[in-house]
Amino acid sequence: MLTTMNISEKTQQYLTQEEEFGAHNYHPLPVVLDKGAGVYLWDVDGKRYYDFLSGYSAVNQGHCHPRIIKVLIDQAQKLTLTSRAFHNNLMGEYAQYITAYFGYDKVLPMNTGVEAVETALKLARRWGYEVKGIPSGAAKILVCENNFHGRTLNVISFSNDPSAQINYGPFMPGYEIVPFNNINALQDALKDPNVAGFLIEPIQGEAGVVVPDEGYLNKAAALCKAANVLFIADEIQTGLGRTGKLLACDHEEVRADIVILGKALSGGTLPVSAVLADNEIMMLIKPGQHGSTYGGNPLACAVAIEALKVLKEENMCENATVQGDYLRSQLIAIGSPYIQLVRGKGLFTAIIIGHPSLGQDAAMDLCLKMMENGLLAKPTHGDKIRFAPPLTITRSQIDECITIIKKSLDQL
Ligand code: IF1
Repeated sequence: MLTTMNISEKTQQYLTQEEEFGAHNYHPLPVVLDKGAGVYLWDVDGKRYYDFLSGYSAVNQGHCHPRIIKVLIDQAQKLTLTSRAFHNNLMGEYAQYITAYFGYDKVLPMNTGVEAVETALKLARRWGYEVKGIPSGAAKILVCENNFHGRTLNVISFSNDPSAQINYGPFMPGYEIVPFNNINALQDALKDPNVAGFLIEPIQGEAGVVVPDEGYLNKAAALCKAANVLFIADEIQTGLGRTGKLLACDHEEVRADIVILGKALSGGTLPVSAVLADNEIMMLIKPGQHGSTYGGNPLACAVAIEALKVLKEENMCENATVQGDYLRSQLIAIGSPYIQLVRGKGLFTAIIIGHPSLGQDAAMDLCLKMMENGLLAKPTHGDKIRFAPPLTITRSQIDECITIIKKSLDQL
């Protein structure tokens, strides 16, 4: 049973307009937002919500962070794009800043997350042929079951989610799916001498915040090293403080050969992504062999530096750890028979909703009730709800959100 919504006339006008002229590639909650600040969003009727999705972790620093917005405005009035046909005064400063920040030799700047994933895959294949000596055209890349790395044709080629693939074929060859969080399966797959890389989300986001066993990442990275295979960490959603560390790999002292960043790299202002690697890998791409119109544009460089500065200077990683543990403990303390499971790390949490008395739309129903009660979250894959507020959230704000969640559960 889906909750009947009381939608204001003003909101309905926006929904109708978007329905008429926008592609139907999403089915959003029936809420129309026009203002954001910190952990809050407001809709066109002036109603305030807690944002428990954070733009899929693109708004870790909070909506419209004043320092990031100020840099955005100042830079936008100077220079926004030169293309890489010419140099600009911020690319070098940004490249030095972000490589020192994460401890890698070089950065290749892109825009969307999936563009950075594609870049990492090209680097891995290039390395496979030119350094590992894999026969031309034979390079394989291992990926995890239930992965999500973006929506280009190449990247959905290695998805096992039918809704991501149906009627989009033919697909790109050269990928092999291994079970996530299964060391033996990975060890077997690594016996193939043509494997160039292993692409992994340190915690699987879209799959429902699936946290691997303690030690899995460390063992997987060690197996890849022993097999002369690149360990490629997609930290687009798990990175930048979301799990309580700068990178989710940091929880296990894993230094990936290639790190992929996106989303919160711009604090939710514009698409900024990046690939980090050392010279042995990064220098394999020569001038003219990869690029993008906006990659490394001065506006993105300025904003990304400030977004990274804010992350550190406002201790967002530490806050994500403290508040994430608190949030999970409070979710469990609700003691609702409808919450089957609470899991996550830092402020990357998901709950699984289910009960014999509830229909299969229970997760969406709960999200609609929470929306009515002032908190925005979205179900993923049916029965899971991701709870990922901005990393600036305070304990008292979490208390208020727990009250909203409890009230909504009681209304199910
Ligand atoms: C949608 C969720 C999905 C990502 C990881 C690469 C990308 C993403 C680990 C691509 C993007 C977004 C895409 C958005 C919904 C959201 C998402 F997991 F975050 F919830 F889909 F799985 N690697 N994730 O999470 O980055 O090209 O989008 O900048 O497509 O519906 P992008």
